[in-house]
Amino acid sequence: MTSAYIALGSNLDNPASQLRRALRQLNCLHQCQIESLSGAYSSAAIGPGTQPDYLNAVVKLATALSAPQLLGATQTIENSQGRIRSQRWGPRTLDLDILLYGGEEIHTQSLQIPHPRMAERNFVLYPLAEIAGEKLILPCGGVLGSLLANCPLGDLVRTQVSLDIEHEPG
Ligand code: ROI
Repeated sequence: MTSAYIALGSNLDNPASQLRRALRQLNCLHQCQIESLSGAYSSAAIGPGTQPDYLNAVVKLATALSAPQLLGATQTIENSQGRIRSQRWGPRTLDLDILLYGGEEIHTQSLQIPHPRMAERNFVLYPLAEIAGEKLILPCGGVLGSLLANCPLGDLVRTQVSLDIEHEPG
């Protein structure tokens, strides 16, 4: 099994429900199991125009899927939750980004790991640090704590929203 970290984000159609649904689907993937989950963080959308705020979280998934298989699975889940890819950085029901896959560095046309923009995104780094710890070493040799030191918290807020998928009606 490999440990993969996946960032979740939503700013449309009840973001908390979107994240919980996605977590249930990730946990149900063949030979995949959620190992840990961050809190839910809220922040203003980075993107064009006026958009609803985002809810973000990071999950650690133990998986026997290869990285390309995991990418395919995350895209299937995004599509199943009505993700429409019309506008770059436009609002979305669900975004799933593979941040890290074991200690691997992957650079193909369809998959970039570590995620190329994670270092500049507070809504990725802070939830990631919550579950992985600031001592996490990235495949390129960087330390998560150093990335955090260069990425202000800004308007990011850790909310009381529960992403618990075991006690949620649906
Ligand atoms: N902005 C925030 N706050 N959170 C996100 O998850 C997010 N995701 C995106 C873009 C459009 C860059 N903006 C975001 O993909």
